Order: sequence, then structure tokens, then C-alpha cells
Amino acid sequence: MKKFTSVKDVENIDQLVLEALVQKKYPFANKELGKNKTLGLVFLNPSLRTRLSTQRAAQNLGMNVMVMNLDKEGWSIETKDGAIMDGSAAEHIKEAAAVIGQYCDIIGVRSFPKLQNREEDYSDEVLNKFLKYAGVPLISLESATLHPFQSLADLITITEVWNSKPKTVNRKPKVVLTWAPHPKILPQAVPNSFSEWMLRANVDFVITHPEGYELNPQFTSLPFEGRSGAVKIIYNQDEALKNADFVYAKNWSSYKEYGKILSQDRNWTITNKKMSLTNNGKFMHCLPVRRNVVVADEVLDGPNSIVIQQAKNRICSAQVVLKKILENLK
Ligand code: AN0
Ligand code: CP
Repeated sequence: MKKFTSVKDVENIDQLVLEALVQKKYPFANKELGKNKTLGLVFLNPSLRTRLSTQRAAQNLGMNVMVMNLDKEGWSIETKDGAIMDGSAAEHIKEAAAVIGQYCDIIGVRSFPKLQNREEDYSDEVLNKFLKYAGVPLISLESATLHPFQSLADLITITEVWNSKPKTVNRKPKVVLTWAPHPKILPQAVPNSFSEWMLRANVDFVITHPEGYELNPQFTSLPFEGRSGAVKIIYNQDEALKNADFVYAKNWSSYKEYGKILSQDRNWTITNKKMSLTNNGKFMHCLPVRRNVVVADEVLDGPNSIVIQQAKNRICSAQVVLKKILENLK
């Protein structure tokens, strides 16, 4: 593997999940692989899980890790080509990325969208300029459009939970991604990414959201490998939740009316009543989550919540990818 910015960088996702579960079981089996190699983690936005789990994964592989909060501790960065830099930005992304590339063998970058201009956000400028100028393999720590480490951890978690069921259950799990209310304007990266991974996974996948929250069809349709099709979108949440084995809640702002909050409807909050429509379904969320807005305490604190297992799986998600990139460096 040479980079990890989307599911498209993965040859075989089922194989990757199996290898991740081996890394989880034997976290120190490859601790010599990363010796004398340095991972640089560059954050332009806050993080708890991504920062710590990726750092932990790299340490398990014997790597050194450097973290830079570029937004707070670095020079402010210009990204536009040809800019006349007589404003507040002191350094251009061309030099910043190239210099970090001199110090690191692999670079991770987190860069959220500004949610003002759709075209600009979907060009994923910061990620792509790091790809272009860093000169070393790049991993996405959540870009403006995708969050692949999260989705891989989600698929690992679904696989673990589903495979632990009695062998008499011989069908694909039904996975429902549901929009949920939130007071702030949030990116579409997590649902975009979850959708592009679920479309390629061995699951029945449904998305439910209020009208107007349709995601970019680029991530919800599958025109490849002779298969074509799109995710089933159901606007009635109760109907979508019927017989779900996994309920993945997430808020996002509108893609169509870009960056707008079109609904704050608390009827979309995941409660025990909503979960009772499912097939004793498990509750998932990438975290951080707003209690009693996105999901009721009773669900998050209940026996069917697997959010902590999901967060734990961020380690083996990052570790399997770093391992594959390190193997390719040698
Ligand atoms: C971010 C998002 O929605 O993309 C990060 C999630 C992992 N969440 C918030 O900003 C609350
Ligand atoms: N789920 C996730 O990526 O969390 P952080 O934003 O805390 O890294």
C-alpha cells in the first residue's frame, strides 16, 4: 500500500479486516517493522481517538511518532497556488508539506471542510497538496470528504460482532446509517466514507435521513466490477430501522444545500423505542457524540451499544494500514 485516503486504496477489504484482527490479537508481533521509521501526525482540527489510536498503532509497530497541531502551533498556511502572500499566512503548503516529508517516513493529515463552498471542500485541497508535495506515503486522518480509518474500524467491529453470532445465522447483516440531529454544522466525511466501505462489504446497507440530506452520489453508488447499484435511501427512519442488525447514527449537514442545517428534528434521536424496531440491533457511532441529542443515554449506556469497541478498533485499523505501508517502504 502506498497511501490510505479512501477505500479505493485497498485491494481487498475483507482481507484487510482479517489482517487487522490478527494485529489486534498480536499487537506486538511486528514491533521490529517500524524500527527507525517516523510517523508525523499533522492536525488542522481537534481529535481524541484519531490522534491517540494512530499513535498507539505506530508505537505497537515500533515506530517513532511526532504530532504537530499545525492550526495552533505552526505558521498559518497558504494553500492557493500563485498566492501573493502579503496577508496573514506566513508559509505555503508547498514548503510545509515538503519539509514535513523530510522529517517523516509516513505522514498523516487531518483537515476538515470549511462547509462554505462545496466545490472547494470536495477538491480536498489540503490532503491533495500534501499528497503532491510531501514525497512520502500519506494517510488520511479525516479529510474534507472521507474518514477511511474510521470506516475500516467500523467494518472490523461489524465483522467481529457478526462473526461471534451462532453459526445458524447464515445471512448478511442489515446495516442502517441514520442521520441524527445536532446543533452544529458537521461535515459529510464520516457518512460518505461509511457508505463507500459498506457498499463494498458483505452487508445489506440502507441509509435513512430527512429529505435534503442526500449525500454526494459519488459515495453512495457503486459503478464497478460489473456491479452497479446505489444505496437504498429510505426517508422514513422507523421503516429503515426495521430488522436492522447494526444502527450507525451520525449527523451531517446538507450536501445539496451545502453546509446548511435543514432539520433539528428530535424525532430522529436514537432512543430505546427506536432500537426496539430493530433485530436486537447494535448501536454504533464514531464519537464524539452528543448525548440526548444524537442518541439517548439509555441506548448509549445500554447493553447493545458497541461504541467503545468501535473506538478500540481504531488501533488495529490504523495498525494494519501502517504495517502495509511500512512493508512497501522496505
Ligand atoms: C467530526 C465530524 O463530524 O466529521 C469528527 C468525527 C470523527 N465531528 C465533530 O466535529 C463533532
Ligand atoms: N472518531 C474520531 O475520529 O474521533 P476524533 O475526532 O476524536 O479523532
